[in-house]
Amino acid sequence: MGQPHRQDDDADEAGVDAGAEAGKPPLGVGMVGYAFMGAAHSQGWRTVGRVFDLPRRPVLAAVCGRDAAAVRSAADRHGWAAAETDWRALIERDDVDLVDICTPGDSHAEIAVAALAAGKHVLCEKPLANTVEEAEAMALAAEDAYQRGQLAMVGFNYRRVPATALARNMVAEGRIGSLRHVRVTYLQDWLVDPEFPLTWRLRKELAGSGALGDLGAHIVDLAQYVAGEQVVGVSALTETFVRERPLPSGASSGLTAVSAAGVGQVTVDDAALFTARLTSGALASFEATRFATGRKNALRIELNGDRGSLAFDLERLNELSYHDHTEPGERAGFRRILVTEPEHPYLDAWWPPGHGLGYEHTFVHQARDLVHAIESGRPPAPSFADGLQVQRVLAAVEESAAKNSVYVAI
Ligand code: SOE
Repeated sequence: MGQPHRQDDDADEAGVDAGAEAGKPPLGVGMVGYAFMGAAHSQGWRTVGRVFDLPRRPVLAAVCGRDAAAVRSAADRHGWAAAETDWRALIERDDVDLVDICTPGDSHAEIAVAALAAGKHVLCEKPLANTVEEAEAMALAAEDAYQRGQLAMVGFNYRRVPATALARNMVAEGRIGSLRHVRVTYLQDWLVDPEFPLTWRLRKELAGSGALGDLGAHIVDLAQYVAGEQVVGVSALTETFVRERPLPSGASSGLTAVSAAGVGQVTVDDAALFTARLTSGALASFEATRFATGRKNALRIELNGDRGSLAFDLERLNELSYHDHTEPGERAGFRRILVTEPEHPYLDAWWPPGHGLGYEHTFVHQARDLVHAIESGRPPAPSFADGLQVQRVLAAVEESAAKNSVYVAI
């Protein structure tokens, strides 16, 4: 962990950032893709070496995108030293040790497998892939690369919220006893407007699935991470509420089923609801939707055990609610843990208690954990194998939903 940052240290910490990084061997990062996740990952790579005391100094060596002018502008905006228009060139660069994949899911497997074969470490955005078959190939390539000292991580960043990491530790310590329920929802509303155009996330051939892979992947991984258990079977419903949408301006003719009116078919789910059984026999419920009108990025998880409960709400990211059922009745009830103490995961490198972190800090923590894993040679978590397991859950959800919610074992 980094050195505690205290207000009274400011006087003699001028320039400490440079000092903290100076003399550390570089870790060249090459990123493919520069949209929302590319921006978030860039922030993580720019910041991590200036906050945490790392064994290697991340260097933003090159960013890649197909449009030369746009990727050059992204390089300037996000602090990348160079711009490439072909990912095959990026993964061969001598100044790139780690390839960070921030593209739509249809290219994850091809880029990751090639980058691992080229001797690079890999960080791949979630979900790992668009299909189980692709995820299996990635996990196999990662296993082979690990024998050569190369590491691969998938970017389930919500594991790296201090409050969710604390929740996992508390479950592992037995603070809530034997797990009975996990209840997770991830609610957004950016597709409620039927005039929202048919972007890549709404096309199966590019995104693999809709809310299920985009939001459902997060909550399956987070539930498994916090609970310390795995989903062993699901019963599911999925729905596509708006089945055709206007084509985005300049849409390629590659769209399937385009009508003369300039609309295209939505080929992914808008919402997925599923129940699940976990390893211990605990029961879980999951909801992932882009039609929860008024909810913007509302991820909530609650775990109930026979000795207590834990609850987290991404909209109150610095807090964890805890009910200790062993407390006498007159004192029992959910209490708020403000997760900003230096003893809390990641916090000793940030601000004094009570100052709080945000969504972007999860990408700084993700970068920190990957750099330490690379230095130690120990497999990072979540690994590609973890990503493959999530992919199997997603596939089971789709199979169950296609068979009128029949229970599908994994
Ligand atoms: C979906 O809009 C999305 O951008 C996800 O793809 C991200 O993984 C999530 O962190 C925020 O919402």
